[in-house]
Amino acid sequence: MRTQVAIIGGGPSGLLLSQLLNKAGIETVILERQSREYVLSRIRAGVLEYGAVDMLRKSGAGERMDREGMPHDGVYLTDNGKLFRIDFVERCGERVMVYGQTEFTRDLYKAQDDMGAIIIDRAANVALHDLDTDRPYVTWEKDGTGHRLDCDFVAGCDGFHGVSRPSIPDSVRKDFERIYPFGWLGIMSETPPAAEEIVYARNRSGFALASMRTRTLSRSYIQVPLTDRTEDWSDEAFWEEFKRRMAPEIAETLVTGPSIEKSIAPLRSFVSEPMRWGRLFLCGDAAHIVPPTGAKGLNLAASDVHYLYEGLKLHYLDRDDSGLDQYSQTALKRIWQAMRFSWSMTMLLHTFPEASEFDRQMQSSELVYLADSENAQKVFAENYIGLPF
Ligand code: FAS
Ligand code: PHB
Repeated sequence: MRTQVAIIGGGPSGLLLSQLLNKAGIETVILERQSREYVLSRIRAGVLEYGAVDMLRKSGAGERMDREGMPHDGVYLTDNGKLFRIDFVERCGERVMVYGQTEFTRDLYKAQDDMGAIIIDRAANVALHDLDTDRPYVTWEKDGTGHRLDCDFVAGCDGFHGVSRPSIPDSVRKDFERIYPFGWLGIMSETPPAAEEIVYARNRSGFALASMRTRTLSRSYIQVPLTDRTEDWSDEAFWEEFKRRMAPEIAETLVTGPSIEKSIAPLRSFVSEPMRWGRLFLCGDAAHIVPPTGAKGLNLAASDVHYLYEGLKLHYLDRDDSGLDQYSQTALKRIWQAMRFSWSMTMLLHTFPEASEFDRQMQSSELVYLADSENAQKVFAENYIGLPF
């Protein structure tokens, strides 16, 4: 088998890159380790920056998002019960789109199927070869048979636990990491959202987040110790703690209900440099992980895809490698900005076991400043809606 770009991973990064390249007449093959059902069963991100919204529209897969997605002009924050709102449109003239990653991924699978794209799922033991030559290739097994795909380039879109990042020699790679001493317990419930926009709550008992997928499907989170397991939390215990951490005016009107999904995600900040080695280009979670506090994970994958797509298009259509040569440096500049924002929101809104009274006072005073200062809100809004690509 031969193609122009081999894409490892059929998550949002891989699918969006493949869809854009195919639309530009560039051949791809996606190799996905899991079944499509499994990929679409994962509950992940919920907020799209306007850049990611534009990318999905440009890919030709944005029609359902525009019909079913929920544009949000702002967010609420609450500090031990005091609630305030930041208006993105007023501060920065842009909004975000609430549209679940699962639906984003589903739309891309449909668009790729409609184009007759080659997506090989349940591809086991994917391995990358001769990346530092001009004739790289990929091997895998499926149903007991070995396969080989020759290609010009390999896009490593296989997430944090994928095979692509480790294919870059340790002597070349530099990893940066911070692991946070807590996780997020998230539940999905068929209940109306706690508020008409997303609410980030800082509370002495811990962080909570009220989000949604539709007007009848809520996504709610509370900070929990890393030692907690989902079976430690009944729905009743979750809602009681969630209401304790939310502002009273939100807790009083909250409609609770049974969880239809419950999971705990650990939080880490992680970046691996460089994002290119020879003919391999890393994209999305394969290269970086952000704590979900800033709603940046999926959106950073979209900006990586933007830079890589533009570089590959320039290579194939104009025989110009400048975009590919600058990919890692260009992508990392935006990644580090989003890394900083996600880290700062995580440090601001969560309780830390080792924090002193002074540390907690610093969190409170920063939230008072954010509530009162138009300039501070402009900086927050500019980062939350997404810095330009
Ligand atoms: P993904 O991990 O989504 O996709 C990688 C794909 O590669 C997967 O389908 C995987 O099966 C496949 N793969 C892995 N190894 C392979 C191999 N060896 N061979 C072939 N295929 C392989 N972001 C937010 O913005 N907000 C959130 O609330 C949020 N919540 C999250 C919760 C969890 C539990 C996790 C893990 C992440 C969350 N994220 C969130 C981040 C998430 O949305 C990612 O940023 C997003 O999935 C990135 O997409 P990809 O880069 O495509 O990686
Ligand atoms: C979500 O809806 O899952 C969500 C929203 C905002 C975040 C993180 C997750 O910051």
